[in-house]
Amino acid sequence: MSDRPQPSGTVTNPVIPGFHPDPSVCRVGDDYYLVCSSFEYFPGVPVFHSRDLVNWTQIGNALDRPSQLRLPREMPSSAGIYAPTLRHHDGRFWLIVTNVGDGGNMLFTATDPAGPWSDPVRLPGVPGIDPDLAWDEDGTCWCTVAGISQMRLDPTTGETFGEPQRLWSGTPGTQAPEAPHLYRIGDYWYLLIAEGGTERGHGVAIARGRTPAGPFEPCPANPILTHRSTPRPIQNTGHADLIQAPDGSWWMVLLGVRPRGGTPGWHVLGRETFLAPVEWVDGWPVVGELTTELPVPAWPLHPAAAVPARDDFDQAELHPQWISVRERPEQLCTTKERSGWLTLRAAGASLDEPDAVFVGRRQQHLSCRARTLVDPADGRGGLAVRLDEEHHYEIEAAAGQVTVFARIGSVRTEVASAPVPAGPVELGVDIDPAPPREPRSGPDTLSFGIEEADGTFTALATLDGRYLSTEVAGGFTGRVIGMYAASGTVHFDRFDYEPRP
Ligand code: 6LW
Repeated sequence: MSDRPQPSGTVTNPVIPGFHPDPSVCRVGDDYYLVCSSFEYFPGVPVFHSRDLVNWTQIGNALDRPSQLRLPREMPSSAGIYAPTLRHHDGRFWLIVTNVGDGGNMLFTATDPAGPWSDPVRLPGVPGIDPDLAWDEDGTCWCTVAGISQMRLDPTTGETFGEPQRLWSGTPGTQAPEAPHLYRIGDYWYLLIAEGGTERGHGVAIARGRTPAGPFEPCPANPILTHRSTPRPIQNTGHADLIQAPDGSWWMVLLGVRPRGGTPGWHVLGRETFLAPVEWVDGWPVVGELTTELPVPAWPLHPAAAVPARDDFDQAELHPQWISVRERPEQLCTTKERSGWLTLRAAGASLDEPDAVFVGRRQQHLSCRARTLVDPADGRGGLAVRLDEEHHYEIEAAAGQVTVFARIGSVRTEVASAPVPAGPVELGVDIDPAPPREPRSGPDTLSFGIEEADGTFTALATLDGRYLSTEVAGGFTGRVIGMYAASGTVHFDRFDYEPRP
């Protein structure tokens, strides 16, 4: 399919594992930048940098202050920040995104994608979700949204001109035309969309026209990418963005999931960011094989900045990987109260509540372990694996007792408990593939327990991971593993996260 020189070896896909859906990418010189949706989590819109499209380093979160991002407690989980588009134009970075439930579509700019980003320019005239930005040769800015509709936009004021014009509704008979991206490539304007819905029927389609407003002719080979009805290990493939590398080659970032277990298959890491090669044939993109082992691209690789397995909370500011539910006020979450510790102060809300005091990081490996040293002091708190308020497992320390809880839908239960000496205690979770029990095996098991000073791990309870999967819980996010305070003040000395073989 290509005369591209092919070095040997492969790189793993997803290139950004864990809950990193709806990727949008742009390039400035040799530097790539990518953003993802983030829903009810604060800070929102993680920003990544890469020099090779394969290795990505999180350099910040675009929406990191309440004046940019309000996620009120009455907003349901998986609402909030939906799909963003990131573009570079006129010497600035432009981020357009939807806050579903507070403000709708809005536009942010930055000179440095690591931040700070501006306060929002609100876009009352831009309806729906999945907004895209594209500029034509005379500087007119075109905003295209799910549906697929389009309007002209002044991106500095947010003013729109005229009513949204319907452009295309995707492949006839296919639902949910969304995630539009508009590109000027060669003699054509190309309109790339997702269709089929972000579940197993997801796919990518494209059309082209002579002007940014069309009319557009669909690609005869649509969908140009889908894994629907295939046994492939990557499913739900869609929501793509095209990017050209400095060597002229073309690539696509997109979302996909990795279901495991028996039927129907459960994915627990949310929708992850994958990379696929693209070739152009007769003026249409042809997407190469999307696999979990991607052939090494024909340029030098630049390893991402490693995120240490252990966070000692020695820094004044938390690493950008750490996210909280809807907000993270300083008075409830600080590393300044006890040096070298993260202090969480409960707001009277448990993990069952939308304003739980929780600080977590995305689970990024199908098998992994996490540990944290907790001093419950006068309160209750511990280590949790969260999908949403109604789907989470946790191990909690309080006054000489450690208890494992499970919340599945409307059922909350105490699973196991054990006495421990007063004072700090190391809590942990080991996440491993479930034993095969076809056709009813789950995706994995989660063993919660106590790590002794000599390194032995005593599991108090082992729980079925299917109940912390999207197929059970629904929604658009993936597991987040972290620390929480359910009452009083709880201190955390360190947090370890590492993949297991
Ligand atoms: C997003 C839409 C979608 O706005 O799911 O993957 C929505 N497709 O394009 C939330 O991620």
